[in-house]
Amino acid sequence: MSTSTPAADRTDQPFDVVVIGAGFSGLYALHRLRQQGRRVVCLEAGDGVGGTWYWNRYPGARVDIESMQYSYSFDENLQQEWTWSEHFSPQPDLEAYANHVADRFDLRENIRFETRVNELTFDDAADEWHVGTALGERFVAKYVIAATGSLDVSNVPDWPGLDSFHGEAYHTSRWPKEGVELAGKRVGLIGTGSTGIQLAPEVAALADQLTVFQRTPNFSLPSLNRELDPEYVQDWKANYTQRRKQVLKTHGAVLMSSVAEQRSIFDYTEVEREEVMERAWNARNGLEFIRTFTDTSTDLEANAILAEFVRNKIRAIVDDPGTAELLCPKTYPIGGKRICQDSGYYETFNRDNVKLVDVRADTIEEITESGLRTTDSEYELDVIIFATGFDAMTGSMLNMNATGLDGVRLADRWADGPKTVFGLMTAGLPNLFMVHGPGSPSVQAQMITTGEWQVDWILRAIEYLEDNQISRFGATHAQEEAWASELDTVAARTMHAKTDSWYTGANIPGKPRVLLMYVGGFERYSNWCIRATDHGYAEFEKKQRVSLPSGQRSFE
Ligand code: N01
Repeated sequence: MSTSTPAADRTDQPFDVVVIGAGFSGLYALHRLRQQGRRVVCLEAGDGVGGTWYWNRYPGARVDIESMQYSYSFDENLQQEWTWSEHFSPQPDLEAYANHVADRFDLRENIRFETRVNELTFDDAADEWHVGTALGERFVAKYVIAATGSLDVSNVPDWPGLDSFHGEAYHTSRWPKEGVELAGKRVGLIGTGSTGIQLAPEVAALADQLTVFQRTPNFSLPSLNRELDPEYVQDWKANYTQRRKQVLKTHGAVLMSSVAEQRSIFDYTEVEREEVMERAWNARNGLEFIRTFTDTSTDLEANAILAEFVRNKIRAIVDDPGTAELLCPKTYPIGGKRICQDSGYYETFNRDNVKLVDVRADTIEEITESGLRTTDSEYELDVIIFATGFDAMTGSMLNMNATGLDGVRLADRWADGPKTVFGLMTAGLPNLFMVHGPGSPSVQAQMITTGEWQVDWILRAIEYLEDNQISRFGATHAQEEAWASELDTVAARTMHAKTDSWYTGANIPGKPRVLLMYVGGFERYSNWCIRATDHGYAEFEKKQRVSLPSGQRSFE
């Protein structure tokens, strides 16, 4: 196939594909589509590549999957030549890697930066998508690949007085590139999820005072991050081919240096349990910690023992018993929310310049000109940092105002929660594919490798459609129902559905409460996706000029 690439700025002719987002999945999709000789443009809201790792540049931002695995697998030379420096890469390294990939594979010429998509309309007559942008441009394409990320739309609660604050205010996902001067400042940090937990130690070291406003405490493990050992790197590089394949056969698309026991926690004496949990605590693996024993991720009684182990760690680290108790999560099972990994989070509360405020008991009432007011107190602040999370999984898709077949709006179809097939497609929006969409494993699996896998699935589908002159290809309601049932089946075995968090949409007032990602493991997920390609994608609806083979569903 040709490797020549049409310039991205010719909007007068239809594209084969519009890719939305130049994060890791979008970049890979663009690269593969260019290799296939497709006419493609990638529309990116930011002014650089990297997606999540472009936007989330707050101090301390760092991935919690080890660098040797959290990277592209598609190009042997790339994975051999690129060198990571730390076990868990910090944001600047990940952004540099995205930039390197964009340059190495000449991707920039097909990317339109600072171009936010705000309209997606399917033209039933032509079987084409019209993609509108905030700049007023319109792109037309046969296919759309929405690689818009799971955590793109920032959540800032609608507190009264938000605009009245005279100091500086930032959401962590819109942190200024030039950084923020914190020295000598009184800083308020709202939110204690993964982001707040990474940020707090960094801010405490710089600011005059840090007040952390916590509504729900989180379980966090020490990341024990360190420089990468050259021998370890070499071992990975020598074994990449085989390990990348193995990764796809695991639950989280990550190979673990396993500390997981193969038996129930109740098969061990109390002393033995403590030893096992201590090893797991020091294993640099937040994802695996919940599976320390076979039943700690599924059985509430077993889970409670693991949770108490972590609470005892918190009590041992934090000097002030009242603060320690406030930092101990007690209202949900461990692993119900994503377990965080930190670099000195609990220790931060032993500093004289750090204070913890429980805003569950003493609610934030308003942002004032000079800071923030809770029911009982006023806080004078120079800087407010909102580490208040995201309208996750569905926010970025819904923000694009998609209208599909027969003028049906995605917002209406998803009013009671997203309906998808594998998080890859949704009925009524033919020829539109999502990467890491709702109902896919998303953050439950290592997202670069699983993003590559999903893009490959999508590109194989497009190839099939092109080869078979199919102009319209869509998921059906029956497929969505089958997938919803599978989502429920696997969710019931986990702690996630039992916990209020962004996983279930519970963090956004009014959002339907549905577990938004697939938690059955990546291997099981990929088997479903592969089976659906059997017999010429028989379960999907299709439309083509020539008649379809018997037994195939048609839109007409
Ligand atoms: O967001 P969150 P995040 N009043 O939603 C609080 C990934 N990530 O940005 O729990 C007071 O988890 C909210 O309180 P509560 C990772 O997948 C990965 O921290 O709702 N507080 C909570 O404490 C992660 O799970 C990495 O009661 C309010 C916080 O804000 C995901 O991103 C690093 C409030 C939001 O926590 C999201 O993490 C960072 C209100 N009205 C992020 N509204 C790594 O790879 C919200 N909050 C390591």
